[in-house]
Amino acid sequence: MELDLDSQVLSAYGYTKENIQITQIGTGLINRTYLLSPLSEDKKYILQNINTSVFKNPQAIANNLKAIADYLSKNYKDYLFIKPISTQSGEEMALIQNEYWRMLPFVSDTVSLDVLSDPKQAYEAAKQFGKLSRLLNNFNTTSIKPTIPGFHDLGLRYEQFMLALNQTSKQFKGLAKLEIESALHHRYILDYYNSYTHRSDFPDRVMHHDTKISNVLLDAETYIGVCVIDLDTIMPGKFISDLGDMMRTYLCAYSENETDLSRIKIRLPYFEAMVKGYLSEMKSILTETEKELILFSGKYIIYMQALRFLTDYLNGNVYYPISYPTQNLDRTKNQFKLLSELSLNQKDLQDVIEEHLV
Ligand code: GN1
Ligand code: MG
Repeated sequence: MELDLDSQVLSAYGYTKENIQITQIGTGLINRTYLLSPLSEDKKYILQNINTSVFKNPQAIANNLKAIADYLSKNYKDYLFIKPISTQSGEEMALIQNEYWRMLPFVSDTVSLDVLSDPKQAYEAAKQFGKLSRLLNNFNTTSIKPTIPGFHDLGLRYEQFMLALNQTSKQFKGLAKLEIESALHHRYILDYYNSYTHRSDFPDRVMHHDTKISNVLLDAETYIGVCVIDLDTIMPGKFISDLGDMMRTYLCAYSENETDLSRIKIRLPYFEAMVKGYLSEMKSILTETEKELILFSGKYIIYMQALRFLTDYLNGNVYYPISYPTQNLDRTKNQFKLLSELSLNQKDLQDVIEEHLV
């Protein structure tokens, strides 16, 4: 699909509409992404419009990526970290008519999957996300900033849910009655988390914070992990964020948009592969507290995502794009079903974790 992309954006990077082919790609809910193929080069580029209602401080993203890229290139020269390409005037982003754009190199001979069809993919992806955090184990996390303040703060997400509940209409409350009850009932997940936060061996680490499968590039032939992408939410966080979001998105064969809840089931081989891949990188640096919280990470993130979808539904769908009016409510149901499946299987899942921790 050819698109009407402002020519000023292209010219910031030295291109014109005549010498480049533009295609919109990607399935993310937040940023708009384009593939640029300059006619005179072999290389391709990714151009992204940053959603500033979500990322209110795009400069923080640019600063974080620069600090991390500098550290990695100094300490791990061979590691492939996809940092933005500067504009012709040397800026990390192009600011055109109040919109922020950035350009990234396109990594050729790789694939990005939307769904997992083999546990090996879970292993490779988890290994890539684990590797990023491991390489940054000694990086000073206070030198980077949250790009979305409180992004994975379950306490804040719970407060936002309560606020939405108090402000929403009677009608929405009625339609979401069961999901609201579930949200209130599962508050113990937040209390449990809070009982851990004072521990000294529960450090902030550099987390990717969006570990879905499409954010890992795999070698197009071997399907071996190459690198991680979509780096806007790289910021300090707890290790549960990345592993938890992998559980949320890798374990079920169907996505958060699936409405047939009988399909929402946990795939044990994917869980095992994911744990194995993550621990192959992280086992040596995880603390005792972190090891205790491996399974909990899934509960934490799935519950948080259920709260986020429900909050958005009660607020009138202002955050997540929807294709029909009750989609965020359906997504909430889906996530609560996933949460209950995780709990139902927890003994088996914990056994797998123990096996891979020794
Ligand atoms: C958003 O845009 P995308 O799909 O990469 C969201 C994630 C959610 C996800 C749910 C910045 O990510 O936190 O888990 O939707 N990102 C932001 O599909 O809110
Ligand atoms: Mg994302």
